[in-house]
Amino acid sequence: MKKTNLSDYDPTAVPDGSPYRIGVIAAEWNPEVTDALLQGAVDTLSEHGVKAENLLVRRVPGTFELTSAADMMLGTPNIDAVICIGCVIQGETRHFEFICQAVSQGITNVALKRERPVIFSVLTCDTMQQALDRAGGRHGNKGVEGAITALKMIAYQRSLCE
Ligand code: DLZ
Repeated sequence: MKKTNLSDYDPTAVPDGSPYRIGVIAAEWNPEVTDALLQGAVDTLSEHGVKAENLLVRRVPGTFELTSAADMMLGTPNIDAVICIGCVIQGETRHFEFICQAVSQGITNVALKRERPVIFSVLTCDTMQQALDRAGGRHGNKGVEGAITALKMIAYQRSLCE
């Protein structure tokens, strides 16, 4: 199967982020992965014009908490989108399944309820190596991709109001 590194994006096709206010929430579990994803997202937003004062970065204990944290953040005024960053590694119990199911469905529900983009930058991997490969390794950085997706989705939403 061909593996595409989606972090190799065309920067000229990305909307200017200077008018946008964006939240980034990262889970504390697996910090060697989530720190790299967070850095990738923040650097990319900054490169595309998002001002430091318009970037709201917060940490939560685990990936499971991302849903409620995104909902709370979007309950405050003037947030255009939230990027949720987490990393769940398959273990010996069924915790993995419950967390992945809850956060993917939860984030979808928050986006629909709040009518704003909520981006799923959550790695769900069998091994730590697979996660590291996607957090700045050979398969790119999914935090970078989350940032690009947020900028494109905000521009999409604004285009509907023009
Ligand atoms: C409990 C748990 C486990 C087993 N594994 C992970 C994980 O791989 N990644 C992650 O982000 N969080 C994990 N957690 C913690 C849950 O996300 C959550 O913080 C707790 O269940 C408390 O609600």
